[in-house]
Amino acid sequence: MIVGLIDSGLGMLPTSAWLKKLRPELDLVLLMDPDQAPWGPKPDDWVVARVLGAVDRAMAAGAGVIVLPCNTASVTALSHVRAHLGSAVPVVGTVPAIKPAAAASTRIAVWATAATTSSAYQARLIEEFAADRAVTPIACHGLADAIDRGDAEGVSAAIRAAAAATPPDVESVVLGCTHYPLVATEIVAALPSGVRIFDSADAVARQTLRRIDELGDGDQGTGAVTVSLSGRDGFLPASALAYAEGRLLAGEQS
Ligand code: DGN
Repeated sequence: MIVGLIDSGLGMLPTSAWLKKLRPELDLVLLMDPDQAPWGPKPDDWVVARVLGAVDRAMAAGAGVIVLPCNTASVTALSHVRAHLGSAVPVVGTVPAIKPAAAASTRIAVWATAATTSSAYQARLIEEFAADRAVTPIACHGLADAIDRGDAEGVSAAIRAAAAATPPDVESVVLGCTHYPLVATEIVAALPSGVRIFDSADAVARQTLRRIDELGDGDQGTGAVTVSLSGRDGFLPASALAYAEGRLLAGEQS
């Protein structure tokens, strides 16, 4: 079974790491878009068209399941991808882990891109799962882009700004952008001690495996990981393949 993962950049890696850790024989095609990243500030219809283009490339590469390990793409384009592919191809999206955070805490901050924090999708999640909780959305300007660029100073500055905007009494922070678990250590260090961190990577991986098992096509796969990049040579940092192949999980050091 070939699984196609689509994100603007490195944010897909925590999810691919969980997929490979849980089922090493899966074949993954990773479609990253460094040429046009970040997607967060782009208009919705642009993101939809860009994601559908990547879906077509994943299908041409033989994907039987599509995963959007990207909150921005999911809140904007998930329904379009499902309509584009029809019901024969499972499509798994990512949404901020507000439900588990609300089950565990009452004062919550959601760190995400501006596109996700301002989305109707996130507002509905809060209404459905956390209506009686104090939820503060924080748009982390520039953080996903700084992670993609390997810009350590940009990462620190964006994290400092987000931490300063976060109410000091929060019990948990939801990482509502798939890039952010890659800098979880720095995020934890910037927050008051004891704040719990929630992200969606393992839940998305487990949901993907459930959908693959429902297909029951018996194709075990060979375990290959293929990366397909738009532009920007030298984009992938050394640790990227370790994540992609499940040898490293977000928060661990290479
Ligand atoms: N990883 C994406 C997300 O989860 O929203 C961020 C994409 C971007 O380009 N900003």
